[in-house]
Amino acid sequence: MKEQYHPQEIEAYVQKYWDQQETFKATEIENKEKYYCLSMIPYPSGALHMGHVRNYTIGDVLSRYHRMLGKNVLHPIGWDAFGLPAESAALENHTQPSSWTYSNINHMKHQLKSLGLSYDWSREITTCQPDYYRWEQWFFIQLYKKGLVYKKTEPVNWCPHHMTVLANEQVIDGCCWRCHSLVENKNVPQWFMRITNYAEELLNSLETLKEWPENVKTMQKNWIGRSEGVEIDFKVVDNTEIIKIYTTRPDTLMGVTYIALAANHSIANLATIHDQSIANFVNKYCKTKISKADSAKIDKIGVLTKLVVKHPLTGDLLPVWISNYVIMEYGTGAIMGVPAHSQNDWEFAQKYNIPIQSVILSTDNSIPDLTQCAMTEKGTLFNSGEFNGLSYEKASIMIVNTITQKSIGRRKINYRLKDWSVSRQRYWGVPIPMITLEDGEILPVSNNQLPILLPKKNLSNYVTNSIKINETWAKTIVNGKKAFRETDTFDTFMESSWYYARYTSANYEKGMLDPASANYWLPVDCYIGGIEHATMHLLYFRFFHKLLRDAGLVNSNEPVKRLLCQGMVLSDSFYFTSNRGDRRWVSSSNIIIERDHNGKILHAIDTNGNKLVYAGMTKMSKSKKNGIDVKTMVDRYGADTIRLFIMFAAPPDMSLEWKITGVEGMQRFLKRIWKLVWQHTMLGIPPILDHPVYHYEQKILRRHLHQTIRKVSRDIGQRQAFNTAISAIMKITKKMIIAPQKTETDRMLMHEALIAIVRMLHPFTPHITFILWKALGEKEDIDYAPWPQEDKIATIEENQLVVIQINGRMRSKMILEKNLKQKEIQERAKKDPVVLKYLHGAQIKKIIYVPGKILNFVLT
Ligand code: ANZ
Repeated sequence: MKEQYHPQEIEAYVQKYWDQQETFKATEIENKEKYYCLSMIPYPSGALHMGHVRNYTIGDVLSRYHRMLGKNVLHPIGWDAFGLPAESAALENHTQPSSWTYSNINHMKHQLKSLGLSYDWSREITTCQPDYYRWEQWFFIQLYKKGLVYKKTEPVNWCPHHMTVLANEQVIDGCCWRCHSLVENKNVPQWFMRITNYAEELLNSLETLKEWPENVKTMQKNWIGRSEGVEIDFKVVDNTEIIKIYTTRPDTLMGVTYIALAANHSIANLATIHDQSIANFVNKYCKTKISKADSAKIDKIGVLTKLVVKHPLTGDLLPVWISNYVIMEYGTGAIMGVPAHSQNDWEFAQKYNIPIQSVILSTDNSIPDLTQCAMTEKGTLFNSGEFNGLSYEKASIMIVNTITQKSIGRRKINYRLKDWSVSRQRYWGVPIPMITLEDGEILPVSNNQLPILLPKKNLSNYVTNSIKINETWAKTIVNGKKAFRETDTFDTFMESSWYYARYTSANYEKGMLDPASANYWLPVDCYIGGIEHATMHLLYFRFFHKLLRDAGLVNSNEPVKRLLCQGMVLSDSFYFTSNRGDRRWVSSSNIIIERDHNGKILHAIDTNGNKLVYAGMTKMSKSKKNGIDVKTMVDRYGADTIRLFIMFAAPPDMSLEWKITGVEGMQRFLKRIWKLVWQHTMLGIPPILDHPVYHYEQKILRRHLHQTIRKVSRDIGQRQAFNTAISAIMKITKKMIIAPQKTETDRMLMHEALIAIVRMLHPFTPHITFILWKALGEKEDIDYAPWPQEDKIATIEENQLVVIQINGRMRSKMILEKNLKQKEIQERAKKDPVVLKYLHGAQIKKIIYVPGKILNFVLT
């Protein structure tokens, strides 16, 4: 150990040591409690950002803490390496997506190592490598054989910019989640996974996820969107067609005044024949795609068809409309219009003067006022013939019974969740292992042909999918017949749906998973990632786990016990307004800031002299140019300081404000602790006394130390309040810095404290503690040293502070042993020099004692 703390020097040394020793390599050890800690797999975009650093530091702190608790810890890392950005970058830089991806991985791997993260690198997964994705292809074929995947030509969400299909989950407010282009409808042959077969289970087993944040579970619940309703048949007059509608309010059946179809409903198509205005309407609206939720927000437009249907109970004739607020993807793509009680229908009916027939009384049993809006509350029926006077519940049962008996309706459960479209018309992805024969027959690739690799050369145009135009690659012969390979690749959400399981058997060559290893490690004990993955990724991977279970590969029901969604990382953002009136955001490295003594910003200019406006702390982003460069920070302060700051600045699930003054504060703290250990060890390691006798101050200090051990253990282990844990470690360190070092007992106490402090700090700042631990004379590495245990006896408060009052005014304070009787306390108090002075020559009239707190002498 040197006198000065040089983070760069010691960090490189320790990192090399860990690498050489393979310190964090995990193996299955029966009968040893396991802990599987996982941070979400990064996309190799080029460089780490602070959000990554936060995510991985949290994972590392937990992994190191559990290792010190004696658990067998698995802490893996890998790369979600397929995907669109690699294609765009390759086009831009005239290179191959693979070269771009691998060079990014190299760089980012180096960055991860510089942070001292305790990964088992022997299990590293790179999803674009055939030894990984071959098992994804294999599994897809198994699912095909079970009927869990199918091919269908369907109007799909089409991103005109990326020229690919998007899953429903990837369409946000009608736009591509990535480039925000307006999504179109296009008929494209697609491979689908039957996630809807698992909708019920995905919903119900949310209840078993006791350690998942409530908001994530609610988002999943809404995403699955279970709706219990009925399907009712409306017969088209003068025609054999039947329009099936879906409703959740069968009690309003007697209030139906029209039927409406989605523009792409097959019967709407029928209505276009011989009617150009209908055809125009259908053509226009069958292309725009909106979600069910958005159908409430849009301006409702429709066109009346010549079709007429019969009401299934009254026989009344009802008109059939086609409208933009009815969507094909929900229910049956047709609705019964009840304008009196559905707000969507009310708006539509108002616009087109469709009759409004109320059938449900208001909550106060009055006839509803429908002049301003629909009455959507549930209530008693009227205007409903034989169902008059019935409550919502009774009427629903009776009406459903009536229509089911007549076979003109049936109960139906609907999900918002749709089957997952996994085909992407892209190059840089996993080739879908399917083949189409010349006669149209579809076959899976045979096992001995796996993996199906991507073609390597002549990738001239990634945008139009170069496998598609690569004829030699696509053409093949199966059983002597000409055949074509599937030229689509998988949605990259496929790879990130099962990587967590592959880590348990990362180098296993005989199958997708080694069930023994998978069942030893799974489920993941703690999964750390951003809340933005609440629906897509976190739903797909729960689905995949159930598929793996049903294939006999794992025996648990859910992939993750505890989910921790980390908060955002914010930093100061500044802009100036350009001559054109737009905001120009300025990068922090080009800003000169003047602050007052409290750190408040007084004035900011950029290096060109533009006066800047401070826009507050906002999420670090490229657009606001307020990202803080990870490498610069690690180079300047060292990884330990950055890690400590990140864990100290906010609880893990809250936003974190990046403040350089805070970073510097952490650095000062680490320097202090380094100096403390240096001074202590310069005097030699003190001998351990057999029966140390501590005097009063020593006892208090020791009590504080052991109370800190208790608090830090609870804060990390149970509350995951890392910030308060660090602040407790800082407090005891400050006390130790000023603790006297005169006697052997003083030195022994210092040693005990330093050994505990260094261990408690280790999960946060693993490099400095690695060195300090050895300097304190320990032989084994700290990485597997046991977590400090609280000495319960030391934490017992043996003393009490009693305030001595004379006539109700405080005159003195005494620290006395606990459990002293009042009489003894009085006698001691009377000997206190200050009290003695007051008692001199006075008479004690009364003594009032508040046990353990106040002793009041009332004098005459
Ligand atoms: C008649 C009715 C009367 C309705 C009433 C509501 C209130 P949830 O709960 O989300 O499942 N609907 C059905 N299919 C639709 C589609 N393809 N496009 C747009 N809207 C559709 O919603 C079910 C309700 O949404 C259904 O119940 C239907 O309107 C509408 F007083 O039917 B209701």
